[in-house]
Amino acid sequence: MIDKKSPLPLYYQVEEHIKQTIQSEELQPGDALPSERELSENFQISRMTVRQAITNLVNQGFLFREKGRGTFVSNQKFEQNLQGLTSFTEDMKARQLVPGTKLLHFEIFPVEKDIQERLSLGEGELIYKIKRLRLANEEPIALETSYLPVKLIPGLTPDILEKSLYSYIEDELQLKIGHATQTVEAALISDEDSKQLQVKKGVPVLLIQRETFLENGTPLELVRSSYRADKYKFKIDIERK
Ligand code: 16G
Repeated sequence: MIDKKSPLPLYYQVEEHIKQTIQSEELQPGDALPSERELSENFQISRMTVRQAITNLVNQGFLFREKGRGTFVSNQKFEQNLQGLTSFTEDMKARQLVPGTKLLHFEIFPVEKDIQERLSLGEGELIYKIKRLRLANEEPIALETSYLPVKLIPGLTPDILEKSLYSYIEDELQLKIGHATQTVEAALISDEDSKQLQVKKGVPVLLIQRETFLENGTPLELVRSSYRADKYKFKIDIERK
């Protein structure tokens, strides 16, 4: 557990130990952490070292303090790095979570004016409208509404959409997804979406809009997703130029 002979600093070992108990769900969101005194006795280390480890975990968002009450485990959020153009399935697998999808709506219809321009389509060309509930370890995480040109992605079926759209596009159709532009903003969930995402009416969500293009520049998809703000956070690595 804590190895005093290890070159790793003691506060760091305590931090890692507490993180592990959170990740293994031994300690759950909302649970109180044992007191500094108990931890220092258990680990046979000074209270100052314990305090340093706890402060670091508070700063990293794993724990939060409440005046006069103690230290508690925060609601853990899924973290998505904003640097790569990844699919939901890839994101979940990278975190050792089991991706899941429930198809809520699947329709083919002639494109309307506003979407026609953004997908560079001719008048009346056919598009798919797809609405999917995305899950991680069976827990609803996001609602996703996508529009894609039928002529680019022939043969799309509900079966494929319950798995991975991107792997169908790349592995089956051998198309190369190139780049996307994406915006993230705060929003309140609509009443209909709150039922599907299984959250209370009007809770905050992260609204993400993505326009994805093939490598040759052809518009591939328009996607509007609502991610649960209590479960998801986006990470971006930034460099000072
Ligand atoms: C992600 C993408 C979405 C894409 C989907 C494909 C965001 C905001 N959106 O959810 O644009 O259609 O992945 O996922 O990241 P799939 O291959 O698992 O079906």
